[in-house]
Amino acid sequence: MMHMKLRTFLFIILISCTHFLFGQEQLMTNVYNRETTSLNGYWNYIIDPYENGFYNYRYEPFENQENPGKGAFFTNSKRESKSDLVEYDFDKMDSILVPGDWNTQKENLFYYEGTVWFKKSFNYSKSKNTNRVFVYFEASNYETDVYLNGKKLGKHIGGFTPFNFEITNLLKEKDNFLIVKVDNKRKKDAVPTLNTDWWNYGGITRDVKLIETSETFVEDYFIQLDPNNNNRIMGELTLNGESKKQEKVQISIPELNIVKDFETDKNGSFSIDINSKNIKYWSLEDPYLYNVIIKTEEDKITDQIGFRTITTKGSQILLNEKSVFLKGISIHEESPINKGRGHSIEDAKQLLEWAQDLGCNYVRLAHYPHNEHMVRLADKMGILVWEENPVYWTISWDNEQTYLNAKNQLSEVIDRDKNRASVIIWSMANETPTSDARNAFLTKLSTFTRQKDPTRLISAALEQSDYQGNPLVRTIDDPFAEVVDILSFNQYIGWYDGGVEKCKTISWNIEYDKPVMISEFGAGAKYGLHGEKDTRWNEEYQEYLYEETLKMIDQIDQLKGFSPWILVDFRSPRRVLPEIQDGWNRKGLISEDGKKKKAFFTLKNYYENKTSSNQNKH
Ligand code: GCB
Repeated sequence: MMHMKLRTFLFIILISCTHFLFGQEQLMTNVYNRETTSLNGYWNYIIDPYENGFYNYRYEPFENQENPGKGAFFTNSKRESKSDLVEYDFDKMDSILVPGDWNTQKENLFYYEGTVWFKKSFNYSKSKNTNRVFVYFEASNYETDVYLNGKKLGKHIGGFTPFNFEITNLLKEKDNFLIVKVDNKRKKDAVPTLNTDWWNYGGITRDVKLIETSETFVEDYFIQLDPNNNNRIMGELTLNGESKKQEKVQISIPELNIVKDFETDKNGSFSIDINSKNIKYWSLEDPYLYNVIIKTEEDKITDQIGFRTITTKGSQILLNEKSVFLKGISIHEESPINKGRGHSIEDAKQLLEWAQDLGCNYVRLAHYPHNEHMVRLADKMGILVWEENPVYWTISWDNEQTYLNAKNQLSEVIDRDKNRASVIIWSMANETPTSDARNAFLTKLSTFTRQKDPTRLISAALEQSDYQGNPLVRTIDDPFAEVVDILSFNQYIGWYDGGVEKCKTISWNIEYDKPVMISEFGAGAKYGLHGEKDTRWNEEYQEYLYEETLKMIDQIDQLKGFSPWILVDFRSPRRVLPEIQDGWNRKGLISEDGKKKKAFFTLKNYYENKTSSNQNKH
């Protein structure tokens, strides 16, 4: 008996070591361009609020038991004989579309926050026996446990970034079953924390793919223009596989007549150093993307990469050494088509086309990493992008696990998007209250980000405050302002802070020689509601607020752009006012059904009169 207990104990230790907090494997770069097999479509699901399929009646995880038994949902058990007791059956359950949030697909799951299990059965034949196979999730919200054919692949934490697991050794030609447990319960120590102003959509919210690779393949690379030398393309590349050492890799860029051979070191990596005087830079006017082809003996992958520099000098933002003014808008990842979590290329197209129609050359993807279509399209359309980590409001600054979680989510989006020319800013956080613990947390996160990606700028949506106790003069008084490259803040004068008239009384005194951006301003308006401009929720109020805010912020000397809140009305459980909000944050310039409010045209007019190089036309 003792012996048995010890064995179980050791088994539990072993299991929990292999499935520690961030147990997923190294992310594969550029899955977007790999040939993959989609696992999208209908999946069976079980709603499991008590996590009955995960814990036994002593509340011990089945997966830590030597013999989990048929009650463990990941075993996908069936009743095999008359006397067999199995109290679930995936194949007899309802099905749901993946990708997709469960809230807007199933009426009874609209407000649900908890665990849902998903099952997909599939057959798969490799095209070559020695090839390897991975399963890749573009995102699922929030904690995800993945099992294939009854074995745990790993766990992922975070709702907006991709993760993958190798399945080569578990995969069969017929009747594989992939079981995915997704839990979107909000938690105090999570990132984000309990409190946000957006809908906590649950589910497998983005594509799921099988990737077949050669035995040794191109796992990761970072190819960008050297920020200090615009005739040099730099970066690094890493192979994964048995023969990754001292392996030849060829990088070619046909449009530049470049073909260069490299050899990997003992870790399967090498540094990239390519010089060319003929590089055509990616710019707003001409978002030129080169085909970059990477070839090894067994693998070949192509990417479309734009080369540009993004730097700051004093209060200037320089794109390819030329001053740029960021005419932006904030966007949530909600589908203008399905009115749930967005994920498709059609969703991305519609949102970015609206932004372009508004006159934008820049978008803030708030408040978490959006799907990859957004940045791929922005690359093609010549739109600059701010990407944001979901460190929002009051997360647990003192908790080391919270830090590791935030760092991991940021690291994953950098890994996914580090080769995108459109992405110029990594935002660490949104509206976080200053304290020693918070300052240390964000500073550490910035140091990590700069090390991982020295080619982009760092910012965060900070808050403004009174200047030396004078409420009519506003400033930024935040130690983290020292750390950022772009000093950005949200402000709601005229909405949460007085009425619109107040904008006329405010001046600004920002004592930093850095580019300043306003990451948010805005007012709520219900599309179609008209009347006096001093009456909240009227379109005229929102229009007036935009007019007065634009005049007010134009006075800030260092102002180099802004991204008002927000392109489209979005769902938020905080917004309960009947007949006006009904569950929607109404600060959109466009209603959820695609109708433009008056303020849309106010901002469009302003942007049309402002050139991208920060000169007023008039
Ligand atoms: C903010 C937040 C944003 C909210 C917005 C609002 O400051 O950053 O997430 O949705 O205000 O509408 O209150």
